[in-house]
Amino acid sequence: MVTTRIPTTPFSDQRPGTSGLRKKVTVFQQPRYVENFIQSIFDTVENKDGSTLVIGGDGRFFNESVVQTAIKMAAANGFGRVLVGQKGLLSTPAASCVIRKHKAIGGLVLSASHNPGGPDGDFGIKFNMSHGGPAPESFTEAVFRKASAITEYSIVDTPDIDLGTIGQSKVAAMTVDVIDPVADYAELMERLIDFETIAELFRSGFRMRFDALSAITGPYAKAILEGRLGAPAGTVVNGEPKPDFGGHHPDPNPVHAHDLMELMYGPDAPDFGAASDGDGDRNMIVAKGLFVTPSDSLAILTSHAHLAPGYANGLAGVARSMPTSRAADRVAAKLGINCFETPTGWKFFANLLDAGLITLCGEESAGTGSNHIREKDGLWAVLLWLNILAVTRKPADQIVREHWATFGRDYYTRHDYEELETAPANALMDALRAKLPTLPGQRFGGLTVQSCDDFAYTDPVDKSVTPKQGIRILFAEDARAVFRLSGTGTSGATLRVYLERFEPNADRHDLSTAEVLAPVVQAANDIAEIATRTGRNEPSVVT
Ligand code: VG1
Ligand code: CO
Repeated sequence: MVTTRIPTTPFSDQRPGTSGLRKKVTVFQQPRYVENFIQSIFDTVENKDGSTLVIGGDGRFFNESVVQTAIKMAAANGFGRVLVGQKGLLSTPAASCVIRKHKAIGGLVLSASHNPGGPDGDFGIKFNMSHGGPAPESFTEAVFRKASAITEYSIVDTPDIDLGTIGQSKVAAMTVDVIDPVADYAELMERLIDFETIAELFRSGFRMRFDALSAITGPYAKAILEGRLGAPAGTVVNGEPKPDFGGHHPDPNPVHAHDLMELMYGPDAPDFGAASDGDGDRNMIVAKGLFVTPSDSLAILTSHAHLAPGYANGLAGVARSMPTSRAADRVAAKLGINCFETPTGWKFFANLLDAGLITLCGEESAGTGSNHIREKDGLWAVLLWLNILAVTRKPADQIVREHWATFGRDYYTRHDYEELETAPANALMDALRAKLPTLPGQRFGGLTVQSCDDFAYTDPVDKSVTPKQGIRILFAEDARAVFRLSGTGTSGATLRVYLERFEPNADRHDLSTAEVLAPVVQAANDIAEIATRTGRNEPSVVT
């Protein structure tokens, strides 16, 4: 086998965003585009000679082709061993688990996560470090600099590797291990979660639906829920990963997981409903007739985690992304532990987890996780919920209502304005920033601005500073609006507006979210001049 060095020229757009490089499939399909980016990653990885690299993706269109390229390039770049999921598959949490367990130097995770798939959909490439978590910005910026000046890449000239069969082979001097994508992950779950008590719950007639949205979590959920925990066959629906996710938009929220919502709010609702996203790191939790907001879910898991074996000794601390509601803060205060506020994106949790400052963390975008890996973990969150339901034997909606009764309710919604033109979206954020000094004391939609800022984060561990992470406006009426532009979209700009209001009074815990938040929506729209600056009177998606 011959290693060839192929001359290339840079692409100017290979800067990773919130979670890796995400572009339309057609962009990734340009000759040398994938190779340039992977070479730039490999050139940034230190001490790679002879080391182990994990490779896998969520099975979306183009996955297998990029896996083949990545293996051949890894062999040409001096890696000693590659662990790759069978058929090129690994969920994002499973990739993180495999990297840690097998002491790999890192991993290439191929996914555009919650973005749609198929030939006209999105693709993505992300690098995870030896701790199993997404590379920090210092690394991704170095990759971008290399990609912007690349002149050649290295690849071994060899036929495609058989990814269908579990086993070992060689590509040049490098060993390739095709592994069962589920085994290591399932074994880890079994150590953290009380499988026996959950199995008893299912034996007692408890029923759930898990909607995998034709994405990667299907095989994991089937193996664990139906295989090990004895949930009836058919508990997992849309359980076969498909290159185009069967047309599903694999974002587990009430809008895109509408079938599950309809079932859970209908007369034949099972006891519990859940869904996960394209690459398996997000989760959606639905009780009978009650959608659980991810912010509430993080708070509830924080207060109940000790019921699971993996967290029986309590929690070191908890963290949430800045736009996530403050529900977790209230629980942390009661438990007497720290609650950290980080920028959006899982990469910011890694240092806190590594330093042992936190045990659980989460984001409003349906991401929840713990120190067991360094990614958010959709199925883990569902299993932890099941563990809590199995131990308490309370219905999920009762757990949520009791939580509100104890801590108060944080009404929460997110408005997304998708595919805006980039210039006006940036102008909206710039204008908002410029206005900040004048806002305190002003009234909008019946609310008074108490304080506001452009969120900057100082990492408590390495002291690195990340500025401009979203504009937050706090109202005197215990309400908040947060504005930021998405870093995962692939066409134009997406404005995210996060809206919340705290309600301590138990008589007011069963109101409609839209009604409670209407004044906050009004105030946010007025302050940011959303309609005039974007030309949109309605958000594209409300979750
Ligand atoms: C979104 C979410 C963020 C999440 C990121 C990756 O980012 O808001 O909370 O970490 O997606 O999730 P943005 O920049 O578009 O708001 V995943 O499941 O797509 O890897
Ligand atoms: Co995801």
